[in-house]
Amino acid sequence: MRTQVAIIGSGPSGLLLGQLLTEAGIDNIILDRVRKDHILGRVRAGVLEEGTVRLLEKAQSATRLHAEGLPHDGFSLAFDGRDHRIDLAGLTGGKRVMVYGQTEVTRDLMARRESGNCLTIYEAANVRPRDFEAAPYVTYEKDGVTHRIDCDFVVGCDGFHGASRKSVPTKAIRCFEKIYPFGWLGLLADVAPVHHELIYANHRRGFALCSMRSMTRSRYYVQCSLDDKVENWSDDRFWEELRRRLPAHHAEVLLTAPSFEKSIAPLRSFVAEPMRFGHLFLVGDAAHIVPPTGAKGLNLAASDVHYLFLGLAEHYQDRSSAALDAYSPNALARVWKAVRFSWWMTTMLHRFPDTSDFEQKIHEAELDYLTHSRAASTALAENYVGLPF
Ligand code: FAS
Ligand code: PHB
Repeated sequence: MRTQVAIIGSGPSGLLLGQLLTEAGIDNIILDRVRKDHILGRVRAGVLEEGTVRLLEKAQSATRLHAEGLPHDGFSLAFDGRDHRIDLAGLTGGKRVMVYGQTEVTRDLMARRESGNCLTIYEAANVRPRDFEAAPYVTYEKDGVTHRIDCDFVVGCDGFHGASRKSVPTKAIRCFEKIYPFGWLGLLADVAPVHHELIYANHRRGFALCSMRSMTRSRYYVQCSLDDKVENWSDDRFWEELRRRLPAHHAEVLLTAPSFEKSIAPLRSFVAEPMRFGHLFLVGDAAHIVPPTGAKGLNLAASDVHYLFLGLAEHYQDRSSAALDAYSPNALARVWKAVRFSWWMTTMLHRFPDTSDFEQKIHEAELDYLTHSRAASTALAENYVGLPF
């Protein structure tokens, strides 16, 4: 088999890149190690930046997003029993975010890809990028047979635990990492959200986040310890803990319903440099991870795709390599700013096990300054809606 671009991973990165390439007439094949329904069973991000929405429009995959997504002009920070609205639109000249689940983004991209009869190979085992410094190809196993796909480029969209980054010689890559001493316990329930906008709560018992997937489906998170287990959390215990971390006027009106998804996600910051190795490119979680506090993970994957698509389109259409050569530095410049923002939001809003009294007072002063200074809240807002590509 031969293709122009072999994409490893059928998550949002791989699917979005595959769709943009297809729309530009550039042949591509996507390989994933699991089944399609496994990918659609994952519950992940919920907030899209405008840049991500524009890319989904360019990929002809935004019809349902505009019909069902919820445009949000602001969110609230809750602490000391009160909440403070961050007016995203007012502080950024009208920019907003779109609340629309990553699962639905993935579903829309898959549907678009299937309507164009583009090849996605699911349940491809032991996928490996090969000879990517010279004459790239990918091998994989399926139904007991080893297959080979020759290509011009390999794109690793296979997430943090994928094979692409691990196929790079250790001397050629530098990784930066910070592990946070807590996780997020997330819950999905078919019940109206407690508020029409998101609430990020800082409480001495820990962080909580009130989000949603629609006005009839809520997505909630509470900070939990790293050794906590989902089986330790009945729905009743979760709802009680969430109420305790919210200001009373929200806790009193919180509606509950049986959860149909509950999971714990660890939090880390991670960046691999560079993001290009000859004919191999790393995109999205394969190259970087951020704590979900700033709602950046999925959106960073989208901006990587933006930069890489520009490079691949220029290579095939204009026979120029300038934008491909600029991919890694351009993507990393935006990645590191989002990594900083996500670290800052996480540090400000969570309770760390070893927080000293002094550090706690600093966090409280930061929240007080943030909610009383237009300059400080503008800086928060412009990062939250997404810095320009
Ligand atoms: P993905 O991990 O989504 O996709 C990678 C794909 O590659 C998968 O389909 C996998 O099956 C496949 N793959 C892996 N190894 C392979 C191999 N060896 N061979 C072939 N295929 C392979 N972001 C937010 O913005 N907000 C959130 O609230 C949020 N919550 C999250 C919760 C969890 C539990 C996790 C893990 C992430 C969360 N994220 C969140 C971040 C998440 O949304 C990612 O940023 C997003 O999925 C990135 O998309 P991809 O880069 O496509 O990687
Ligand atoms: C979500 O809805 O899952 C979500 C929203 C905002 C975040 C993180 C997660 O910062």
